Amino acid sequence: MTEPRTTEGEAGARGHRVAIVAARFNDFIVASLLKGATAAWTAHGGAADDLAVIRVPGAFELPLAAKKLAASGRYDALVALGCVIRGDTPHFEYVAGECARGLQQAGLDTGVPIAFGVLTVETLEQARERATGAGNKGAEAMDSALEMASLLKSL
Ligand code: INI
Repeated sequence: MTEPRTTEGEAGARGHRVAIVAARFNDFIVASLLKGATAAWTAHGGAADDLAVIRVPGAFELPLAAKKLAASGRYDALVALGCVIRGDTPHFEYVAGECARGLQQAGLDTGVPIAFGVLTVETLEQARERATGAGNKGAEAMDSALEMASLLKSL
């Protein structure tokens, strides 16, 4: 049997405009995610003028800001960054769950890809592992956003 035709996006940043929306809560972790995402943007050939960074108070605020940015028509993709660490109360479930649900909904409603670079972890140690070095989830989120922006243009 002949191979089916496969369509994939690619992660080049040239010609794309992207917004990163990042929570300030747990900024000692989110700052590393932000560094990873901006480094990935530059590594993929993105221009500084085509990348915007928007800060919001916490992960719970990410979906509303992301939806407004996505609906503006100014961006090909968004990257949402945050860090939710489980505490002793059910607060974690509400913040993390609504953040994920709202970001997915914002992407579906607007047709603009929104990468999920929000850590949802049990401990600070788990957050550090995912925000530093080769496994930086901010960089991975930027890669996904660029790939999806490229893919959506070709579908
Ligand atoms: N926001 C986070 O981004 N991470 C958290 O771990 C967190 N905790 O644990 O409470 C958190 N709370 C703030 C929340 O996102 C809102 O900013 C706040 O509830 C005001 O709407």
